Amino acid sequence: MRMSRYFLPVLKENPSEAQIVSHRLMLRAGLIKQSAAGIYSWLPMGFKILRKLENIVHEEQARAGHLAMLMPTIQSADLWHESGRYDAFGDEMLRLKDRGGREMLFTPTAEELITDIFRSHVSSYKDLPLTLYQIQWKFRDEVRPRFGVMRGREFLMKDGYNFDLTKEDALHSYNRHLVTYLRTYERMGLQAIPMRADSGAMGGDNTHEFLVLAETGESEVFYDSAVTDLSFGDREIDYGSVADCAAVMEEFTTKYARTDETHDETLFNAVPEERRRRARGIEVGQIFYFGTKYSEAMGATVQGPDGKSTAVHMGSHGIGVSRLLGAIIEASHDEKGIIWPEGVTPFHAGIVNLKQGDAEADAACDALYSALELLGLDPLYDDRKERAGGKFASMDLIGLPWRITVGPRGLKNGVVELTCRRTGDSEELPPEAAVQKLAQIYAGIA
Ligand code: P5A
Repeated sequence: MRMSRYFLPVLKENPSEAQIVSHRLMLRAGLIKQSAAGIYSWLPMGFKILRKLENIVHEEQARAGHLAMLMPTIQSADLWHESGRYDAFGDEMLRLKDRGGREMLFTPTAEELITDIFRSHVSSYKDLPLTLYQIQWKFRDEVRPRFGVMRGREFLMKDGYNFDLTKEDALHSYNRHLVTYLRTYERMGLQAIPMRADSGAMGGDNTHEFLVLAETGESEVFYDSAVTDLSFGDREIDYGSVADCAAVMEEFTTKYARTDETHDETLFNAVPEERRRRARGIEVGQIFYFGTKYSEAMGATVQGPDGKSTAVHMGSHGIGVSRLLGAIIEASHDEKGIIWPEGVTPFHAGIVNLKQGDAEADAACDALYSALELLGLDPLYDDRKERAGGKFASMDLIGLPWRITVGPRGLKNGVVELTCRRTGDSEELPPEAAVQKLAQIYAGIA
């Protein structure tokens, strides 16, 4: 993409309404634009990153055999009366009436709708286990929408639902989701720590939230610092193996890590004092096992191997996809701007032409651009007639992990400059070598 043809409305000034750094940077870097309280438009670069996050989610769900689908945002209230949540959800639910006066709502989550789909089509244990998921916009009329996409009213959620014959099978599904989530967040460059939490409006007594530690986080958390040493890495997991998934669950959830809702001082005090931490975190996901709460209320039963009708065991699992942009920025920025992890960056590298209009510099930039594209990389070329300082400031603000700087002086010596956004380290090398280096860096990133 050439900057001159892109729509990247970068702001020079700090927007006064933004209280936290991620919100400020998302507005300044031209990723989003507020349309109403807690409701945002996603401008091209913000949308591109959102799509990248969605792709990672889809790939990791596919790896576990979960099936993608799409449910509507507007639902009839009838199903919610059946489950008993129509009233229980309270003012957070946006209620609507259609022209016939029928009660409708904008989906805050989809346990009811998916349970209805299940009961309409599945009647035998032979069709289990089944996990269906979607990535779809949700609406919750939050009392205090704030911090930009962190606590929006409209937000993008990955929501998945598992259907199993027995509690044991459903707990395997729970563990399997924990594994998929650990991998998903790591690919996004995040450390998200599973913490025992409260199940709130979803119900059930088994639930973990995934928290990214950040001072600006809305949740208060307590943990054993040893949990921050854990990393999933690129280990191979057989998602069908009960033992494999249970082992990961045990490894990642045995040490003390809880949100304030479930915090237990006595248990916490058993952690060696030097490892006890009290901090704040951003909730980027949550998994639930709630047994037969919805299946019993809504008659989602299957015929078991013994011929008897039995209510299926269910759980649901959510990732705050739009919130993740904010969480990644909170975790990865400096005073100059965003620093995108390579796995989610909107463009793989920026090309800065120090002397736009100089025939040799222009030709070198065009050649670099084509060479990167030929290797499947996606560069952003700042081809504007602006001074170098301004171009560097924009590149630093939008946070591409690598920058290639091209100028007449370097070209005389046959070199360009390759700069790492995170460390600030630069090296001079021939253009072909810079291209090769970037190809190598990104080859390791799915
Ligand atoms: C699990 C999926 C559920 O709704 N039902 C279907 C379950 N869980 S949840 O924890 O309530 O939400 C899942 C994730 O969505 C994100 N989230 C939000 N993101 C931005 N703004 C909001 N107002 C908001 N509310 C929830 C969180 O990341 C949460 O973990």
